[in-house]
Amino acid sequence: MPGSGCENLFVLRGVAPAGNVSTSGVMGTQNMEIAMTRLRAGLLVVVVAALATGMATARVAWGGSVKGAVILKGAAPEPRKLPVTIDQYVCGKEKSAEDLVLSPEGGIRNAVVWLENPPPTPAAAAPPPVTAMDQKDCVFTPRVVVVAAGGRIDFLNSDRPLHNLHSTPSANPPFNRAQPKGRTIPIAFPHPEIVRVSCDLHSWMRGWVVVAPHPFYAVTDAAGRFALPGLPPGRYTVRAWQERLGTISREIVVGDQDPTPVTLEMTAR
Ligand SMILES: [Cu+2]
Repeated sequence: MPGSGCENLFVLRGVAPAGNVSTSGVMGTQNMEIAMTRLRAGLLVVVVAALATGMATARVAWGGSVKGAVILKGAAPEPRKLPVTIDQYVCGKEKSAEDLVLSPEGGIRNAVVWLENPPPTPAAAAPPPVTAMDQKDCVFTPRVVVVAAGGRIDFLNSDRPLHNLHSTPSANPPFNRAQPKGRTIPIAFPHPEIVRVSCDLHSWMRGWVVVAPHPFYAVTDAAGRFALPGLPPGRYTVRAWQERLGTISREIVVGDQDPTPVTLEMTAR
C-alpha cells in the first residue's frame, strides 16, 4: 500500500535498527534519500492524523450538553381542582389546577431551565421567533412556551365560547384583547421576561410566555426532563423556574463527560 501509514511505519522500523543514518554505509545514498522522503511523508500523515483527531475531540467538546431533570423535593402537594361556573358545555364541571404537574417519580412538568451565563458564541438552535398558544377546552395550550426576544406568539382560540387575553407584563407592552373562535391574535414580545397571561372570562385559565434573550432555554417534559445542547466546556449557572415553586439556581461544570448530568430539586410550598 504505497503512501499509507503502515508502509511508513515499516520504513521507520527499517531505518532505525540499521544505526547508520549518516551516510552510504548499509543502505547507499539513493536508498537513504528514498527512505528519508518516505519518512517525511510518514510524519506528515501522522501529524495530519493527530490534527484531525484533535479537531474531532474539539467538536465533541463544543457539542457538549447538559441533561437532567427538575424534580420535587419532599411530599407532593394534593392536586387542586378548580370549579367551573361558566360555559360548562365546553369547559366541563371542574378543572385541574395545572400550576404544578408531577410525574409519578416526582418530575416537574412545564418548568423552564436556562443558563444564566450563556457562552458568547452559541451553537445551539435559537428559540423560535414565532410560536403559538391555543385556547382549547378552556385551557391555554401549551401552558408554558419559550419565544426568542423580539419574536411573537400567535394566540388562537379553538373553542366556541369567547375567550380573552389579558396580561400586564413589566418589560413588555400590556394587552387585553377579546378573542372569538377562529381569530388569530399575534402579539410581539420584544424584551426578556416571564409573562403571565390570563382569560378574564375563565378565572382558572393561565398561560406563561417565557421571552428568552439567548438560545439556552428549555421547557421540561412530562417526566421533568430537559436538555441544553451545544455547549463548550466551562462553568455555568443553571436556573430553573416553575410558576408555583419559584426559581432555583445551581453551579455546574461542563467538562469532558458528555452529557453533563444535572438534577435540580425544587421544594414544595
Ligand atoms: Cu377563557
